[in-house]
Amino acid sequence: MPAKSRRNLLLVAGALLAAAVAVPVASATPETAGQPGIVGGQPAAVAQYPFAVFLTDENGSQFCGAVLIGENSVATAAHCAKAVTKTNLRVVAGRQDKRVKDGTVSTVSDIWVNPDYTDPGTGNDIALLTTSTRLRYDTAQVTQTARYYAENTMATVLGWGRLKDNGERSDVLRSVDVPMISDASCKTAYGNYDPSTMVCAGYANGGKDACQGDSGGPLVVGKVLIGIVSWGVGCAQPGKPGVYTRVSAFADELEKRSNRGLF
Ligand code: 4AZ
Repeated sequence: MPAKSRRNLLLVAGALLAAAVAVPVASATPETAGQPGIVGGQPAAVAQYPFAVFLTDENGSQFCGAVLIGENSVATAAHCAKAVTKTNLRVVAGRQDKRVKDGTVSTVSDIWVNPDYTDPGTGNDIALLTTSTRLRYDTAQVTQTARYYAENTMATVLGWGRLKDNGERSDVLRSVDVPMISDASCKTAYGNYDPSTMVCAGYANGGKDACQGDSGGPLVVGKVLIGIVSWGVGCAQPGKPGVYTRVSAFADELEKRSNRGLF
């Protein structure tokens, strides 16, 4: 397993361990309130991004993002779906601020993990959760075309993750806009980049990115889902863009497995 993938798993494990020993998740303090977050972004409204949801363990501790693509269907990263048991997994929808009880919490009745997945660094990092409760919020639309991956197309990444590499976690949903990066540039950044199931986004000079805890969350153009936060080296570093699961590669599979139109 590549070192960075091991690191991803360790970070998820670390977050869960922190939750287990009841270390409180960072709350908004005068130093963090109003500062740029995801990394380099700003607070976002769930009313604007109703498909942005998060995953918690049985104690309610957020450890990943996810995205609603059908009433009972939630796409996320495979490494997120595998981080806790199905029994302990919860999906939280309609909740902008982790500290309040707004929205809907659902258990998960079924988990499909892409059978080709082994670790984030080799790609295929996608899973689909079926929720026990209907989540009545507007869904994101899974992209059926590759056109959104053109270099410099602007996309928005959403999450409740860290405000900087190894920094504090956000209490509220945040968004940041990042440009799509060509396969050639991403291959230069990462030797293990695989354009068949991954895609990169970010600025050459860094500064804006997803970070730990944002994994599994959406990269969208409007309400079209084009990526799932998967991995990267650090957060927002120059020359180290964020790597996302290339959703178009799994569109047919997601459509087939999501319950849209079945109810
Ligand atoms: C993570 O460990 C992670 N900068 C997510 C996204 C990025 C790096 C790490 C991208 O969940």
